Parts: sequence; structure tokens; C-alpha cells
Amino acid sequence: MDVRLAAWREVSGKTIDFYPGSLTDGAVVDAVVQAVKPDAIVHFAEQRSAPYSMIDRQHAVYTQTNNVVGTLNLLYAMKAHAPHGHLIKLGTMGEYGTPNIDIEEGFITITHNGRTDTLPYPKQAGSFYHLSKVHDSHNIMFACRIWGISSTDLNQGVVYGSGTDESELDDRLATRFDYDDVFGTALNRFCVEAAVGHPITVYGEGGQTRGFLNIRDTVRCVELAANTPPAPGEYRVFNQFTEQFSVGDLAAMVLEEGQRLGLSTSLQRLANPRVEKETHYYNAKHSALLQLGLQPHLLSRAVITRLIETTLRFRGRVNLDLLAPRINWRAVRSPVQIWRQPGLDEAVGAPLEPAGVTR
Ligand code: USQ
Repeated sequence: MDVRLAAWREVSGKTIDFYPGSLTDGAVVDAVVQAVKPDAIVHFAEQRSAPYSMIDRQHAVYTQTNNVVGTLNLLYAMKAHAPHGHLIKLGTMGEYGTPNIDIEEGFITITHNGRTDTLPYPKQAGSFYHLSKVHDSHNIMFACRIWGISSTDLNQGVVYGSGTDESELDDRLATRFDYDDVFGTALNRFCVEAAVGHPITVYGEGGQTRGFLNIRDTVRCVELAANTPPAPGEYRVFNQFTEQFSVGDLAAMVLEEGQRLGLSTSLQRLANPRVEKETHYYNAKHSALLQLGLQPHLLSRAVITRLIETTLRFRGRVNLDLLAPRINWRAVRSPVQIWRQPGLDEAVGAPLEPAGVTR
């Protein structure tokens, strides 16, 4: 982190204070929020892999404890020290699942037995990870209602891409690029598979449809949300994606591009390790961020080529054993034992000093 912060200061002339610590340590969160008194808090600090949360009981418990307790600690810290701040929280499109009706942005107006109300859109999450975000949303909405905090829940779709204009300013600012079956997301994985000659891993029929966005749009959406905060006490939801694709459509696009580049790209339909609908209706609204001025970076052949070429550059580092899916939604315990978990009661917070970079 020291290297990254110094690199950022060097290339941008701007500084970032770094406080190492865990959101699950309420005292740490309290102290940071009290010291900084932020106008806006961008909360990305969650366990964000659906397969990871489905490995076994311990990983499900870790995911929900880390995510739900962390957000709750943040809400209490805001109530005490930044009650007029704006919480920008990374949610997920996966909170809604795949209903057979249009998906609205957070809320739906329902008429029932002659009476009408606007209510939170029904949640049908597809993993214990996605459910952790559902629980967060409920806690945040409640905190806004009772304490007057304001919040934007960014229900983000599946992200692809490997860098932003800022992170590409210097190699030291590159972020991790996940391609494995646990943390890698569909399109990134497909491009890596195309580059290394591994069959593209389509789970089941491939009709699973999701909202997707380029990582460049992720950062722009956060900026747009921060620049136009909600009213005090308001809880709003933005569906943060730019285009819908089925997994099969994406695989076909990558296959075509891989072959055009002269690679030995192929496609393989695997038994689906997840429990999810494989052909279904999907039509999700996503107009709020466009209305705020988002100009989407849409998926193109050039984007796919770039991802494949980035992988080719680092091809020697790709671990082929991490491409086939190993985590099964139906198994009591998936045969994956590669992460050390901090004990849930273990203090993971570190001292509260900025790491050598001053504002
Ligand atoms: N899939 C394949 N082959 C693969 C990988 C995935 O067919 O090799 C399929 C999955 O079965 C699923 C779809 O692609 O139907 C999306 O899977 P994913 O792993 O790309 O994304 P997901 O598990 O849904 O989670 C990711 C992020 C998560 C975020 C979510 C947004 O890891 O943090 O919340 O995307 S959303 O999907 O809209 O809920």
C-alpha cells in the first residue's frame, strides 16, 4: 500500500491517507470517521465473491459477518460523527435475482387490495454473498429512516476490464486481475481462457442474463453519486450497469475475437455448479445514472481484444488449475481449501495511524 500511495502522489500530485483496519472492529471505524468527518464515504470493503460464500458454512458465516457487521459499524460511526455525510455503498444487481417481471431501481409501486404503495423491490438473491448485500440494504434504509443519514446503494452488475484511466497512469497502480473460478467474473475469465487456450467455461445452458459494465464506468458512477448527494434521510438506489448480456452471448463474442486473433479458442458447456435459472426473462432499469450524465463505455471488440492482449502479456503467470469451477452450490463442503480465514473473533484491526502519507 505504501508503494501504491507514493506512486499515486507522484503521478497525480494528490495524496491519500491510509488507515489500516477492519470495518468489523467498531472502535477502529468510529475513530476514523471521528477523525476525518467525511462528507462522503465510499464503502467497497466487503467480501464480494458469490462462489467464495458458497464453499461451506465457515465461508458463508465469514461473508455475512464481515459484510453485515462492517456496514452496521459504519452506520453507527456515521450517526455519531458524520450524521450529514453521504454513504455510497456498493450493492449488487444480484439482490433482485431474476424475476419474471421488469426490475426497477430499488423500489416498485404495488396496488394490493385496492391500496397503493411504493415498496422496496422484492429480493431473491442467488448466494449467501448476494444475500449479505440484501441484509445491508435493509440496515442502511432503516438507518436513513430513523437517523436521517443519506445513502446511495449502487446495485452494480458484473464488472469487466482491468484498469481505469487513473490506474493505468503507472504500472504500480495496477489492481489485481481475478480470473479464477472464485473471484474472477464471467467476461474477464472468458478472455483469459481465450488467451491461454483453455475452453471458455459456460455454466449450463448459458442463457443466464445479467447487467454488465466496464470498470471505467464503475468509478464514474461513484463520482456521479458523490457529486449529487441525496437529501438528508433519503435512501436511494441506482442500478449500476450499462448493458445486458447472456453468458452465452459473451462467450460467443470472445470465441469469435479469439479466433480472429489466431488463438486456439474453444467453448465448453459445463454442468452448472450454481443453482440459478439458465433461461429466463431479464429486463432491468438503469436510467438514474444516465440521467446524471454517465456516458457508458460499451462493450466492443476492442475491449475484448485488449483484455486478451493484457493476458497474453502476462500469460506465464496464469495458473491453469484455477479455471475450472470447483465450488458447487449443492455441496455441503466444496473441495476448496486455499484461503486462511481470520477467526471471526480474532482482532484484525491494525493501529490507527496514517501510513506515512500526509494530506
Ligand atoms: N458464469 C459462467 N462461467 C464462468 C463464470 C460465470 O457461465 O466461468 C456465469 C455464472 O453462472 C453466472 C454469471 O456467469 O450466471 C455471472 O457470474 P459471475 O461470476 O461473473 O458474477 P457473480 O457471481 O454474479 O458476481 C459478480 C461479482 C459480485 C457482484 C456481481 C454482480 O463477483 O461481486 O455483486 O457480479 S451481479 O451478478 O449483477 O449480481
